[in-house]
Amino acid sequence: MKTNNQRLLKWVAEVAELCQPDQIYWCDGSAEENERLCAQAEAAGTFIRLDPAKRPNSFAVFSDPADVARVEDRTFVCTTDPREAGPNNNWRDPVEMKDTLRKLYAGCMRGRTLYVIPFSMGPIGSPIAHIGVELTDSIYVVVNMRIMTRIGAEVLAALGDDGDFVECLHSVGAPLAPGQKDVPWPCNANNKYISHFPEDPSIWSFGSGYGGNALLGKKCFALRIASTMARRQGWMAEHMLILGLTNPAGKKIYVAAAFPSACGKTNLAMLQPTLPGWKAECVGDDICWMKFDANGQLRAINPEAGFFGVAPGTSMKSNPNAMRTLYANSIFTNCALTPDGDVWWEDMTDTPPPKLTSWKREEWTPQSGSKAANPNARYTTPARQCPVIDPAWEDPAGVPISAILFGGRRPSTVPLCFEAPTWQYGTFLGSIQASETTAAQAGSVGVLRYDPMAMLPFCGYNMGDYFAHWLSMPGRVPNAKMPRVFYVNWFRKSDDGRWLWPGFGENSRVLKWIFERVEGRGQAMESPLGLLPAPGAIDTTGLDIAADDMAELLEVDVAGWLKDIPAIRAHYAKFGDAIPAALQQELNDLEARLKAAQTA
Ligand code: GTP
Ligand code: SPV
Ligand code: MN
Repeated sequence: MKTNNQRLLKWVAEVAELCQPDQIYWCDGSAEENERLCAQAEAAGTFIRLDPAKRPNSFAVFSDPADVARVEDRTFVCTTDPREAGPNNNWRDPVEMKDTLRKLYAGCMRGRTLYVIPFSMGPIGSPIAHIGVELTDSIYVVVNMRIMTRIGAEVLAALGDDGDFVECLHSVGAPLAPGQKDVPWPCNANNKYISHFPEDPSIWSFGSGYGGNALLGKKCFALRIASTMARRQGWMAEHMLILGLTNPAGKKIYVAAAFPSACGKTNLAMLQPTLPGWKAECVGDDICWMKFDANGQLRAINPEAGFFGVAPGTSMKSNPNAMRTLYANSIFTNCALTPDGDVWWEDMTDTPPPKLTSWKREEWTPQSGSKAANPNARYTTPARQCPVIDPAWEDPAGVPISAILFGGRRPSTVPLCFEAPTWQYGTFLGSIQASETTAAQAGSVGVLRYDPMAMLPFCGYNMGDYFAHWLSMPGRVPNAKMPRVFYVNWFRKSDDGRWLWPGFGENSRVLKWIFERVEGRGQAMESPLGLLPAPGAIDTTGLDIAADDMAELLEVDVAGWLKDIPAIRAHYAKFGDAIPAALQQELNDLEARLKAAQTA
């Protein structure tokens, strides 16, 4: 591989010296290379080739059951001053952490190949894009990075002799003794470290081969490290989908939405509107980088090139565009395997196949009483295969953002949707965003936690400072055009536990109202929470929904919100004086409005 980038060459040599791989391989990103690596992983028993007649060029992979999701308790932000990392991160001293890690990395690639993956987050050459280089001993990582980012020779060319890049070091932490047979999913389950050094900036990941722990362009770079760069440089790195919305008259806007992990970003990003004449197109499903252009317009790119989507629940009914995207050239991790060489997961079809191989490589039948696919099973698939990919999805200039949505899983209290009258109140709403936990992170599922801007596990610095950064955005350029801010909740439940709102394609009805608000037409009414859709303003034509359910979805639960206020105060208190005074004031004002509504 041809590069004269001295910093890169020196770093690769240092890592090789430390990790002692058998060989070093520079990835060029070609199709031929990909085929070769996939065949090698197949021979090693890591990849299982799916029937090419059903899903060409696609593979199933089963991870070690001890390595199935992001590990937030093993994720660290290492800064000289602990205050920088904030209470939202596990802090470690950078010198001590590097010391600990160097001991673990010593000789950790013995018997393996060190792959060098130059990658671009964002269209190569875009002013919003950034370059990283991942060094890894996992073929799985190489093949997934090739789908999720732009990798190889073109990136090295863009990097040039003295271009800047983020160092991303990864090892599964499982060296092989001479002659030792490898396992299908090597990892070091008891020694996982997902470490970030924003001051370098660099990422040192050890022990896990799964998702955001190992595909370092994603959460580690594009969110944790990028958020610290964005703060310094005056832009935004967010856990948001980006979608284009065209009304029946042909007018188009773009919206971004921050929902926590496994709370509906991919589904909304690829939504198939049920409202006649409306069109939705996908720019990205997970990460959004936004910068002001010369006219004060916030423009967004999707730094990724693929989707690492939650498989269970994905079906022709819930997300037909995702199903059509992964028809080929895809990796399926921890999905179940059908006897005829395809994949299956819970709710892909109404009735499960009679016989499967589960993600634990065990025989499975519908009577087994366990899940065939892991709840955090994922597909990795190229964005360009998405039938509703937006024509501008690779525009280096990005797309203009007119609205930002916050949301999460809230079975009670939070209405279907409402709008913040100001950017400051919108920032406040993001700062008190809460959602039930999901299988996307190791730990318990269904626990309500505050997850501001869906960034709790991904903000690489003190979240109080992150809120201040949000508040500072309108003042950063003359004539800043800030997006409108909305809060949505697809996950309201009735007292008897059913979904009050049908969700998925029907969410287009809420998007229509948001579109109309952006245009200055949609009808809203003031409430203690902000601007609620006026009665009838959400188009329910053709939707079979009880009037009572609709009323419940759009009512302000004053008592419920008042009950939450002490919890919100406790959430803020964790950040101490890092919480901007303007947000404390918004909280006091909200409480006062709720109390007034209660006595009215
Ligand atoms: P990450 O990739 O982890 O960041 O997740 P995500 O935010 O992209 O979530 P995704 O769209 O994959 O949705 C996760 C789960 O939420 C799936 O099981 C979906 O079926 C479910 N879901 C998504 N949208 C809706 C909705 O509108 N209503 C309901 N009830 N469930 C939904
Ligand atoms: C998430 O957990 O938000 C994901 C999956 O998008 S992972 O890449 O593993 O972080
Ligand atoms: Mn995500």
